[in-house]
Amino acid sequence: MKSVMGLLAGVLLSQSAMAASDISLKQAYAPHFLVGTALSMAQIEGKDPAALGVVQQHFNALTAENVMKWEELQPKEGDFHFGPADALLKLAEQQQATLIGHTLLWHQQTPAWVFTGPDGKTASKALLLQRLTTHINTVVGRYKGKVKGWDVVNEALNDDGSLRDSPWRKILGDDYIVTAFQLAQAADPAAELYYNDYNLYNPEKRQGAVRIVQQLQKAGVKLTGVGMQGHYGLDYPDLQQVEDSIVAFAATGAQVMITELDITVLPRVDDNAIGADISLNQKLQQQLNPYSQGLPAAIEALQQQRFTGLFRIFLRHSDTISRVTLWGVNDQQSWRNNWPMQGRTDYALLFDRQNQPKAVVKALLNLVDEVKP
Ligand code: 9MR
Repeated sequence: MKSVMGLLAGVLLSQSAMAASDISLKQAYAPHFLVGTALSMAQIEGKDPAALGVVQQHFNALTAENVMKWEELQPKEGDFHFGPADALLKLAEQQQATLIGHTLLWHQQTPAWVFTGPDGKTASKALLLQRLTTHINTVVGRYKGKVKGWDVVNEALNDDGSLRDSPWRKILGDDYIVTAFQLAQAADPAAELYYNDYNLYNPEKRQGAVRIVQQLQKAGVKLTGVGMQGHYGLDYPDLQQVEDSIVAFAATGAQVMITELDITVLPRVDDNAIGADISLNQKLQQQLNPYSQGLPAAIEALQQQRFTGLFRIFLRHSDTISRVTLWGVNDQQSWRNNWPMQGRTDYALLFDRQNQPKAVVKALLNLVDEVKP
């Protein structure tokens, strides 16, 4: 009897050991939404094989953290570089993961030539339109049927919900967003098309995004969903506001995807440093870099609470939410180590610097069981 009990205990033990290593986020969340991540150039090039192992096990949607941005794809006019983006596509195919395109039109990481005319002055409207058309036709055309959906326009809004006065808007006028979506739709009619931005929990900015959705709908142009980036911290945003935005976007008929989720654990540098305005870039101050020797358990627990609080909301709205993408695989890779201050040690993601799951991964796996109907 004793030995049978022992055997049973052994089986149970090995089952739970199996559960810890074999259960994966992508499998657990499959009935609800895709769970994605963003890959850096180094990861795409295979320089971090352990990270690719994590991707294989846990994620079923891949976004290029950088390699599909304009400056990477077309650094000089007419000179397209598809190597790294093609390598990501290959990886996605090998891993049977959904490929997401990020991003066709942005005011950042767009080379200066795009906005410059032959006389060295600001490009004319006709010239910029022609360049946008060529870029979207070439890029979306190349990945037609392979990229499931595109972040067509990225970060077009100010935090107060008004349109950002980017060169795109200055040169093309307020309906440049409609134009970009029209071009993307024509280049791949089957692709999903998203408007993507940060701080969309903020009620004013939320309204701005709703206006963009309505502008597209009025123009009869396809918009599949709104991408809420999700660059959050331990004390912001108010989770109710996140949920209110999901509900507001759903009410327009748009889907929602959480496109760039991470949670910084570091102290705030200043009040503007919420969101992802990458023009903010301060020099390292050690007093604002408290965890360079390791993350205290109490802080990690707070972060876990934030992640689970958010995923609870995402699960509640899984009829609206089609994907939740983390902005990176592991803490080492995260852009948050360098924004808004360079060279800090942050712990913003689900896997640590050795690509090991943090306790939050188990908590997120358990959460799915908790909410099972
Ligand atoms: O994570 C990206 C980082 O590696 C780049 O240096 C940075 C430069 O623009 O872009 C980061 O990704 C941004 C994304 O493309 C759009 N939303 C904000 C993200 C964080 O800055």
